[in-house]
Amino acid sequence: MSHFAIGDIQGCARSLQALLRRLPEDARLFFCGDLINRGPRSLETLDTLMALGDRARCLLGNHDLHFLATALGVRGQGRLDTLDELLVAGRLPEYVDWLRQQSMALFLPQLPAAAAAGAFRDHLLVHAGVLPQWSAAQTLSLGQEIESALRSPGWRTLVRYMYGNEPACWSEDLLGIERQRLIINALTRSRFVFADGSLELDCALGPDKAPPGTVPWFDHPRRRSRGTRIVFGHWSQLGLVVNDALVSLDTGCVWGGPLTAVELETGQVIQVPNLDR
Ligand SMILES: [Mn+2]
Repeated sequence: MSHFAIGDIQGCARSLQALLRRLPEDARLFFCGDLINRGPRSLETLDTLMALGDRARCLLGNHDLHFLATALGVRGQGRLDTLDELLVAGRLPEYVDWLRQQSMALFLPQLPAAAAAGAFRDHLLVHAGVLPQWSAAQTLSLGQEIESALRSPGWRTLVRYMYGNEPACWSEDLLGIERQRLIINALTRSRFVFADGSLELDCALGPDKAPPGTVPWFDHPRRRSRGTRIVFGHWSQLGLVVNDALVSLDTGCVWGGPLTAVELETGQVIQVPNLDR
């Protein structure tokens, strides 16, 4: 049984359905977040993902969290948002509750590795990235802190206060909403980090346009998760990367690019063109 990771769908349901037809029926599917918003068919996208049941696991991206905040009424829609159809749906509470059950980080231990016959690799899946100070195991545990909070009766408080760019630097001593906000920002918004490991959250350009003093999060020289292959989306300006250390999956489907799946065992890339424009 093979494992496929799939990049940012952002409401491109027809592209998603075409991609699903290209994947083996018994494959396990891992969606790397930003399932909805900006594209034209967010409701149909969630219906399609929910119908996959146990075949699929989904990560939450910044757009999925933004939808939760918008559904709660603590955030308004931005100019480019396309959440109306979901927000007026009779099943809105069902969509909200389903998203609250999805993941912030996933760990797949000991998959067969393509690079060396007979070798195995651990995989960590996140929407955007990890902080240099975090090991893979710690990232998983911090993700679970957020998952527990999202599933708890206090989830509205988390969603209400999760916005903001501070604190930018990790400390084991962080507590409460400041700790949660930094974990959420790192997992769902990372692109560049400073030498001290703090997050730069303003620049959405490509990795060759790093703001002064920063590097892409995966290039930080003391990144503690280096022994684990990291699978992520979010960074369409980075685009498709498949190597032994990284799998970058956001190929900008919502902007007219392809939707991408990568088989983690082999590195095989399966793409469909955008069918939602
Ligand atoms: Mn994103």
